Amino acid sequence: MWKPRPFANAAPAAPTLPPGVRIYATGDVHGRDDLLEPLLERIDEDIARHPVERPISVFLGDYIDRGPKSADVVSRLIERCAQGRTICLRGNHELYVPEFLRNPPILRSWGQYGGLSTLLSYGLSPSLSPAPEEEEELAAELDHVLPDSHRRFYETLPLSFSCGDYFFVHAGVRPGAALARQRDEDLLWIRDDFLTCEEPFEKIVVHGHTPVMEPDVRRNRINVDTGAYATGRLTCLRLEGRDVAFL
Ligand SMILES: [Mn+2]
Repeated sequence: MWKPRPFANAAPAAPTLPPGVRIYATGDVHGRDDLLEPLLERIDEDIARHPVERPISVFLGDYIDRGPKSADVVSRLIERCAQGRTICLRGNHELYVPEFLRNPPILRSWGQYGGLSTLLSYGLSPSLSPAPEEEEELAAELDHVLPDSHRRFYETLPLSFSCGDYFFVHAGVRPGAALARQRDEDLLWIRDDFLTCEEPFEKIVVHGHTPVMEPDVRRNRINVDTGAYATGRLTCLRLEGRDVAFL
């Protein structure tokens, strides 16, 4: 439970991680496997050059849609998670795959958010504006080709991760609500109410979801979504002790 600091006029202590922990937090990948692969290499090189007891890689969601290689991104992240010390959080885009399998007509909205490129990445051939009958066929095809490991991945992604003075989440948090009492919908979708809030949260919120040209480091939050699918820049924040840096 967060408590106000005892001396109101003392300078607030810089946020910190527990000793021996280093966190690499990566923003929205959106199908850019061409950027993810070299980034994972850079993380591993950094760990090799500067060994630390507990290096943790955190991915902030939105692995699929828009960019061309969504299926490859998910395979690569599943492999990385199997090696340990990697946490993949859920983004709002990861909701679409299981939802589409249950309810094919959502392709009409998913398609507007880059979903057709995800279907293409799984080897399907959607037309530009699929009719209802084609939506059903595409969902059946996806259900057939989707590897079990991918299905599990989409269905079991956690919404947040907390370590030391930091809270990692896809979109952000609802100001005024305790971190432990946030609604899933806010963690996955919130924008303005969170982004315009200048009050401290219980922890520094590290998030993606809303693209910015440069990583945005503020007193209460750090945005690492640099719109990789469009800009070619996939950002990774490196946190250790009180240090805040970028790979
Ligand atoms: Mn998002």
